[in-house]
Amino acid sequence: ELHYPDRLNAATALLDGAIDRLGPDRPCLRSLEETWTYGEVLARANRVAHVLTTELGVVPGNRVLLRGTNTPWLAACWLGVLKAGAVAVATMPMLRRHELDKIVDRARPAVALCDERLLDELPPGLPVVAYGGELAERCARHPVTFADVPTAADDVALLAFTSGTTGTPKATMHFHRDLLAIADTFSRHVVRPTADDLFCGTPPLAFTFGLGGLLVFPLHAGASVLLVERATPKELASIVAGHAVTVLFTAPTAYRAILGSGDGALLAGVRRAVSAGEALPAAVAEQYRAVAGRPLIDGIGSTEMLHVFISAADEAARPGTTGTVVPGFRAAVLDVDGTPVPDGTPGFLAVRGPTGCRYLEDPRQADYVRDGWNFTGDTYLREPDGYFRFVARSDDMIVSSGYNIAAPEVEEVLLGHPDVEECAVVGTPDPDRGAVVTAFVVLRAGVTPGPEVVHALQEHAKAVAAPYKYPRRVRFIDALPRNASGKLQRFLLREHGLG
Ligand code: 3SK
Repeated sequence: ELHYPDRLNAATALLDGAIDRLGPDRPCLRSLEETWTYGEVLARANRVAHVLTTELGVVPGNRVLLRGTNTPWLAACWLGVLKAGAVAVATMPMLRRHELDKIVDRARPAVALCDERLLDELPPGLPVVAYGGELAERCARHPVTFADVPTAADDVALLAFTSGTTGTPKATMHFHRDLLAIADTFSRHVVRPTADDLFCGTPPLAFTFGLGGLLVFPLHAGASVLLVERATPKELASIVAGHAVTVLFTAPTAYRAILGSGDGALLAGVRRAVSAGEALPAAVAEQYRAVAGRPLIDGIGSTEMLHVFISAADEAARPGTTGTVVPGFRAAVLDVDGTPVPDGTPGFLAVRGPTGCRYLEDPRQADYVRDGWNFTGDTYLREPDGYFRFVARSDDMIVSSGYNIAAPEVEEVLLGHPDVEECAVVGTPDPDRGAVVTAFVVLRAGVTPGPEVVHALQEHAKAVAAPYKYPRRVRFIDALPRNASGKLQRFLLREHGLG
């Protein structure tokens, strides 16, 4: 079992802790343009904490919304928020007003720190300081030291948002100790970084897969991280080779694309490559091993659990399975009554450990956590030697290229278009993306179906919601299939979508 002091501030432990052990001069946060040492990151994070507390009136427990691509400034702001005893609410940079409104409604942030290039979509009325220009100027007025707020180990450090099957975002609360727990479990036992590692990858810091892999784990090890704002798989592979990256975090689709385009050899210098966010096809794991000469580390995590709880390190990796339970966690495959099913039988994956689901004021808490077990929404089977094999998502979320997309949310967006009478959205299989968002649309009388309408609906969706949610496939039908009680029969649409 993991034990932490009663008073624990995760930013102090990660950043000041690394400096206590290794000194201030080692590289910490890098971008393609610059490198900040641990000492420089500390100075910026401390100054951000001063700006928050003395200029913006932030007090411990207040929430601070963060909006930006993966940059050293975003990371320094996140650390500054925690040092001030506030709660970081990092948001995906591609979100638009429509989605940010819902997050602001739930999280009620006191203030936002936002990349100056992304101010447009922020809801009016929320006090904002733009970083890049204004925040740096404000920081310059403050000392480089700050007395970090001595938070309790189980004070909330961050809210992470996840879209439920209903499309209503759920906020998960995670404590300061949870941030150390993910480093002391998955990172310590599977990633096993050293201070000489250089981390890199694509998941946004607003996605807890990225927060762990591209901030918490490198700092916990005293290592450095190269933060890239956006990169195609091809660009990522050349960045990895060009900067001698040793630990890589990205989604299975990116590994597949890199291997498919013949760039796999560019990953030869990577000691640990981690794949999560969606199921890793066995063929990709096998091909990676053949090309890169090392196993690809698969893992399953969730926003609710903060990070990965089933995985396998190096030679223990077995293509086609996710791995075994990460030390510190327990996992079981249960039936609908919560009784373990025999090995080899699919059932509901349930997990418990040092982290766990705490939704912010949400009745869905009782569905996710039952008898102390977190039900992840995945169907899995356990092999007799303890390896866990993914079967399917148990709910209606569409997982496309690593993005979790709630079908009802896309439906809501499409229904906002004047040509749409009714619609239903499902995921249909796709060799590159795992699944694609497929919309079945009943058009209003008088509208003629055709490529122009498809284009108009897609552009509408991209303008209203984050572009990755738009329906790549649009099918026109006369009526949605419904059962006698009027309930939509999604399985019929999925079958239809295959044809
Ligand atoms: O949602 C996921 O798939 C995930 C995977 C790894 C770590 C964290 C998360 C949220």
